[in-house]
Amino acid sequence: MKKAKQTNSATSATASLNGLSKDDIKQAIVRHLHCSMGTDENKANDHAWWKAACAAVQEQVLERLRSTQKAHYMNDTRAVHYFSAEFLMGRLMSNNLHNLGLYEKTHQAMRELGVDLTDVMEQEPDMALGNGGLGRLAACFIDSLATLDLPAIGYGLHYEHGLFRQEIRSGAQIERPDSWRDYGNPWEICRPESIQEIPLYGYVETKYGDKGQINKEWHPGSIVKGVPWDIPVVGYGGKTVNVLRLWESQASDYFNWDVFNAGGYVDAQRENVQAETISKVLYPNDETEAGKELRLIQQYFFCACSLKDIIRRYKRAHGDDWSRFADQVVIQLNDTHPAIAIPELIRILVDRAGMDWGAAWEISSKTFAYTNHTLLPEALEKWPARMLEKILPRHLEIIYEINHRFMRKVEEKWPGDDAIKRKLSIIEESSEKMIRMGNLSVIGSFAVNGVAEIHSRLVKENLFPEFEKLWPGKLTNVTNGITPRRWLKACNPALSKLISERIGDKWPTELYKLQGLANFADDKEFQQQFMQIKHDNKVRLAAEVKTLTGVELDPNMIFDIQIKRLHEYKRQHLNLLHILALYRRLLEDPDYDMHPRAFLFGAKAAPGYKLAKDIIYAINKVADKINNDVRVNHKLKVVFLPNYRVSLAEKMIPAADISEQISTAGKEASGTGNMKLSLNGALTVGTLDGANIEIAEEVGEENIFIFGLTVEQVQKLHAGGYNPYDIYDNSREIKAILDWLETDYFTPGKPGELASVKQSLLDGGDPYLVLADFDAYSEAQQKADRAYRDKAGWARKAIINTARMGKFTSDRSIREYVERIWRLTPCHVE
Ligand code: GP0
Repeated sequence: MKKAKQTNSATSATASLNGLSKDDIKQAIVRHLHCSMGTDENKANDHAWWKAACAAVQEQVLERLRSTQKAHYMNDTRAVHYFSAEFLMGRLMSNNLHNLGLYEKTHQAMRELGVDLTDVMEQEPDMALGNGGLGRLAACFIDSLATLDLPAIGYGLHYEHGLFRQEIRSGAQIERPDSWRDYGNPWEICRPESIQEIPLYGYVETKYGDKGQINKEWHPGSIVKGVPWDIPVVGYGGKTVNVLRLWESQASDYFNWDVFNAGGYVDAQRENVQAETISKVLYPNDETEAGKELRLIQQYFFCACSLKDIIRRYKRAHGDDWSRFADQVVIQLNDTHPAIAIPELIRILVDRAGMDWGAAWEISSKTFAYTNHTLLPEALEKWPARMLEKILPRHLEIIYEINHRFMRKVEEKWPGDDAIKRKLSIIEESSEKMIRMGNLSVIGSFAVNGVAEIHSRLVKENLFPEFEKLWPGKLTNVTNGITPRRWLKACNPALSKLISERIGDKWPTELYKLQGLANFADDKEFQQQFMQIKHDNKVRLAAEVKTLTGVELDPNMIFDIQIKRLHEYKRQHLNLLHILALYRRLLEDPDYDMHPRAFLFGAKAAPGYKLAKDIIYAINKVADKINNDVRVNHKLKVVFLPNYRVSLAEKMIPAADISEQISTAGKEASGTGNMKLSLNGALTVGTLDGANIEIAEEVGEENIFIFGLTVEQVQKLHAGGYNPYDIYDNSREIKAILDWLETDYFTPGKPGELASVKQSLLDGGDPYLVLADFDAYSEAQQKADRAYRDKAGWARKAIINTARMGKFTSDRSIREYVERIWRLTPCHVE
């Protein structure tokens, strides 16, 4: 099928990159300033410089994109298709420059032009098309895929508005729309040649063929257009440039034509509004299923567009021969959000390609693999059967058929056991019939993985135990990882330079090399350099904190950082109670012995999550009081940084001394911020949860502060009937702190404003065992405090943390996916 073509232009492109000089870059930037931006060196502001610089970089990127696509096409490579409703990319400029190896040269080029690259890069809005860990993991994974020269494409939604911008007004979170594309996005390319039409609603017609066979035809009630936007994903070293393809919904001209002609101009416009609503906005709920119709349509829309795109590409090489489809295509489902792709592929194979069910199932069940990211019951997606019937009537039929055949298998294995059937069925027969997307994903995939050892064990033992018996080996683990390019090289340039001076510059792609730093853990000079860099990063962050909040921080304080979405299970309120304990101890005893500490928070709450917003409010009110209380504010400061996002994380993480990873054991699937902080030399105060356990294994127990209940103890405590009042009634300190929250001490004149936090921990039953873990947490914090005062001891621990993070590169995660699930071979690009 392949046409052999020459690839001359690709080779010359590589040559031009490697040979690109500082002056070439300068020229390219100025050229774009003139020709793309229509301005000049004297008039240009930082924004224009940013755009011009992006355009100059993009030129390089696009050449590599072309050679990559050609190489993949010529070699007819098997590729992974990473389906994700979220890609939390952050900014791309610094990352692309680092990965192309052009950062230093561009920095100099800009300096000679009289502009500062760092300021210019601040112009770039974050691409915040995700909520948190799951979306950022997808971004790290596509970085690693490109770096490892693996054929891969990310598929997702081109949200017009990403995660909301958070403002804090009088302590409370306010959500403002995020408009990341208002002034254009220089990285994306629209591909009108690959537009897809997607059907929705309507009804299914049953037709009987002449040989008695039944054929189904879906007559959609509406059609929307999917417009692809491609974001190039530059691998480190700049050879492979893959694509992240994001779909934007538009009204289909085709479908509205009749309405329009019939004089229904206004109605036609209304159709437009509905179609364009689909990719309007990212749902801001992290780890809670919303059950909203539009959300299901979003999921189907991007899956259907992506499958059509994949099939178009496959057919270009293989025509109508489907036999090699599962050899060429593997689709990774990032959680259940894209699970509707399973019945969609079967629909295409059965209804459109005319395959029988067995053949279609054979292909589809070898194509999909599924990653589970949580055990929280409120996050396990279920859709009302009635909603599916309305939006995707044919898919509901197919799901019933999948389930029917699966139930026969269950009956074979456990004859007559209706309880097991009820449990494993895709259909939940509650008062309202529901479709369980987790069950559908497990049944329709050839591999299922959790994201950290303990999480995968719990998936096997608690979430899907019978599935493990039905298909031994199908459930596996791939521990998450992070890209060290963004999360060390780009965000912490001084530390990166120091590391490269000591162990060479191979570590960004061979992170285990960091082990070499352990040799210098006791080296006085190295300790001093390492801690000086930490100090400088703290000075920089303190300046940022001052600008953003007005609060002044002394960089000699311990910078104790908790950054993640706000959730009860992540227990920001445990951190807050401990802060209140310190405050109280300092008030009772002004000589209370503690090293000065600044507690920094960054967190967004889902707009509808009342208690999460109350906790943000409480943190801010407590912060206000403490920061302005001269009795204690030389020893204690509290800062809530507004609008936590990737670009803010990049400034906070290099400045952290302590990393707070304090979820209730069994609740945090993995965590990835824990890895980023430790990589940058912060010490973890954490529970035995998610990847903390593996971090502890790597760094050793003397270099981490582990505390609190284990998963088993948590289970036992719940089983035995946990009563938080037993703790409240018996602890003078806990009682005093919780009662404090009910007074107007932190909210003068308005008692009770913080009472919901107390309420959730007492009458609310304290479902995440905050009170049960409080004393252990407080002790761990005291240990950390004492450890910090031993300067050399702390430096050693911090260095060991960085040195032992090799395991947590997303390159390792991707290699495991490749070996165990995707079976890809690298494709080297000229
Ligand atoms: C899990 F189920 N995660 C979900 C979800 O809807 N959103 C989300 O961000 C997270 C987990 O909570 C995690 O433990 C994990 O590291 C991450 O997915 C990637 O696997 C912390 O963010």
